[in-house]
Amino acid sequence: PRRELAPGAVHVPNWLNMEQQKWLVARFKEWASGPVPIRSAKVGGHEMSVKTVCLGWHWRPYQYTRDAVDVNGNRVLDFPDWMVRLGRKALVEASGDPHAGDDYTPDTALVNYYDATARMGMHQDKDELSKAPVVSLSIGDTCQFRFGNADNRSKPYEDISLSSGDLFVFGGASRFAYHGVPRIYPGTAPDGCGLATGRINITMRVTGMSG
Ligand code: MD5
Ligand code: FE
Repeated sequence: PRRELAPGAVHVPNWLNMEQQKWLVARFKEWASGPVPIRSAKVGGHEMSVKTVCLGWHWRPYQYTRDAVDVNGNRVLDFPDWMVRLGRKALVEASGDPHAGDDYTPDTALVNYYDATARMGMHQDKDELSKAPVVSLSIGDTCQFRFGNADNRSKPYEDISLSSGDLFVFGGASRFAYHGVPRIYPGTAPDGCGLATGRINITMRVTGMSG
């Protein structure tokens, strides 16, 4: 069952089964301790409460690079082919159109980790040069997700819960909507998802970068 909150913004609860969630958590643990360890990015001198590890391209506020110059200078891990296929499947699922994923080739994933107190303020995702959809997968604790409008960070917005296994696709007019994560609900992760505490969010994107 999918729900379109606004044109292009589609929520598919419980899309990933428990086995997939557990497998992705195991991959997350490898990425987090890989060549570029997971870290809090700095925005205007302040560390974000969310920690991020990247695949394909390294993100820091306002910029994508191959090398993590703000961490340790190492090159980020490649974007895996299986994740391209998963991203395509996600677009098919969210739209109901079996061809919706045909031209979609995400080249970066920002993998965010939220502990019980982490938050993400209202913002737009504008560091990508492409307006291709963002595919978001949630695992672990449920969060309050705030989906806003494209004009400003305040009302109108809608608050929804994103739980372990949920898929959200942000495309079309919703691609540049303001959004944030006001809170995490600690201790709400299902037994068996493989994450003892906190929330993981995998977001696939098309950077529009070359090289
Ligand atoms: C998260 N991450 O739950 C979210 C999932 C980020 C971020 O916001 O920037 O890392 S991605 C949510 C998103 C992406 C693009 C558009 C919209 C939401 N939207 O229009 O609401 O950690
Ligand atoms: Fe965002």
